Parts: sequence; C-alpha cells; structure tokens
Amino acid sequence: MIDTIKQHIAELTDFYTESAEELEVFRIKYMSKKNGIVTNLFNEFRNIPNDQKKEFGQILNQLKALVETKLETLKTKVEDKSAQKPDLDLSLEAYSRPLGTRHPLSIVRNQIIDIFARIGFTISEGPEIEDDWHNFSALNFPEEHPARDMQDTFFVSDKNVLLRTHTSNGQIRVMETQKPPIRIILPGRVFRNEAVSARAHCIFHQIEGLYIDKNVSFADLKQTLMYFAKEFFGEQTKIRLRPSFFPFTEPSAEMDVTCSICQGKGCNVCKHSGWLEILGCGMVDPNVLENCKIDSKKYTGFAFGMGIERITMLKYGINDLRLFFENDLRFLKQF
Ligand code: 2NL
Repeated sequence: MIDTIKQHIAELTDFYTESAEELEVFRIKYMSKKNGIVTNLFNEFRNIPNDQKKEFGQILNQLKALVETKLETLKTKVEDKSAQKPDLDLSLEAYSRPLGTRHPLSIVRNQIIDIFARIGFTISEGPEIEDDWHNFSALNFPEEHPARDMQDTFFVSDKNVLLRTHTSNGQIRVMETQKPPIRIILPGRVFRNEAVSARAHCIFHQIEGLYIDKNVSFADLKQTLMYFAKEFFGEQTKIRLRPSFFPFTEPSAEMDVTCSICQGKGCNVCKHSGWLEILGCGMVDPNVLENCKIDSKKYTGFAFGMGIERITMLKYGINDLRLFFENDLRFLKQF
C-alpha cells in the first residue's frame, strides 16, 4: 500500500499542464470526494495495521500536500495562459479609420429631396433602361422630334429600348399607376450621347418634381419654386421666370436665381448678369395627362426639372463637370 502511494508521488512530480480541462481531470482523479485516489486512501486508513499507521499517515499526507500544491501552482499557469491567449490589449486606443465622404452630387441631391419632403413631396424612381413610350411618346414628343435622334439617345437594342434621356419616364410611370393627388420628387441618372467636355457629359443626374391635383395653378408652381430657391440658396435669393418651351409643359418657363456667389452684383460665374439659370418648369401639357389616363378637365399640374451637376457646380464653385466622374480622392475629400 505504501509503495502504491510512493508510485503516485513519483508519477505526480512530473505532472504539468496549462490546460484548464486537463487540470480539472487531474483534480477529479485525485481529490474527487466520490472516488478520488487521495480520498480512497484516506478511507483505507482505518484498515491499516496499527504499527504501520504512522508511516502510512505521513506518506499519505505527503501525497495530499503534493496534489494540493500541484493544483495551486498549475491553476496560476492556466490563468496566465488564458489571460495571454487573446493577444490584444483592450485598453489600447482604437485605430481611427479614415472615413469616406459623400459625393457632392449625393449631398446636393439629398438637400433638394429634403427641401421638397418638408412640403409633402415623396420620392419616386424609374428605370434607367426605358421604352420609347415612357421616355418620349407619352411626354408629347412629336414623332420627328430631334431629341429622339441617334445623336442624342443611346439605343440599347432597337429603337424601342433606350437609356432614358431624362427622369420624366419615372413621372409617366407614376401617373399611369397612381391617382391624383400626386406630389413626387424623382432623382436619377440620365444618359445622352454627347462628347465629354468641361460642360457636357454622357451620364449626368436630374431631379424632377411633379404635382397633380384639382386646381393646381401657375401661381402654385411659382411659390413652390420660390420656397425651394430660398431654402437652397438662402433667404435673400430672388427668382425670375422666363418663357421657354418643352414638349411636355404648356406654358413652359426657365427659372433664374440671383447669383449666390456675388449676390447679384455680377461675377464670372453669372457672366456679370447677376442671374443664374437653374431649372426648367411648366404646367403639365393636357396631352401628357391624357396619355396617362388622367382627366385633364378635372386635374392640372406643374412639373419642373433640374440638372444636379449644374446646381452642385454653382453651389461649390466647381468649373469642370468631369471632376464628378473621375473619383479623384483629392477632389472628393473636399466635401
Ligand atoms: C430641364 C427641364 C423639365 C419637366 C422637366 C415634366 C415631366 C412630366 C410632365 C411634364 Cl411627366 N414635365 N418634367 C417639366 C419641365 C421642365 O426639365 O431643363 N431639366 C434639366
């Protein structure tokens, strides 16, 4: 019996682990109250002949002490190991990630949307690939209108599948599917087959508005656009409307605002006129309403459209349209 204990002591001396699981197995093997080696040996004590009790007791206590010191020292090893294991210091200051910025066109688009959202306009969107009806015919473009020409329009497969040349296609789709009152703002990307220069690009962005209800008048159009101009360019901004022509509106107008750079005194941006042209607008042509099965005797409406690039250039004093599409970080980081 004493030899068995000595054997355990010999085995134990070399035991080493840093694993919490292994240490627990070790603890149970020796110290378990039910069937641990040390526990069992202590239970044996009363069966030991009296003359051997002293030696047995001493050596058994030695085994127990050894098991206990092993448990104690290896427990600190296990704890050290698990403290090291995730190789990170949670008190370190985090690396700062370079944050991206919004594209200037997105900033301005969102501002315009916010301004109209405050007076009850909701956002709609239409497809970039469109058919002739939604891009031209429904909008009252005559069959031979030059805008339908190969030189302006990107055709996808045949003459009936094309890249939209304005966002009005989306407005037609809304009028075809929703009943008045309609009050929407429609941002999007449009495409025209033009040579790229500082002033023109084959891809650009528009935002259009449409309001259709009973008794909508030109005065409503004017007040709505005046509200927009003052919100966007500042309270002191004045507007003026000049007669114009679009196939889809009658009457049509173009709107100027007092130059936000020189406050109307005259500068390079406004070419010393004091005015900046910012959008086209008009009363929706009754033909367009009828094309969308809206009764033009019952309902009237106004619409307007603006180029987001143009407004962004005016707002930030950007003089080359190509900067918007090059994604040069030195440009984009300024916004
Ligand atoms: C411009 C002028 C304009 C519209 C867009 C519109 C849409 C429908 C019916 C009537 Cl469905 N009008 N849109 C009206 C007037 C002008 O845009 O110069 N845009 C950059």
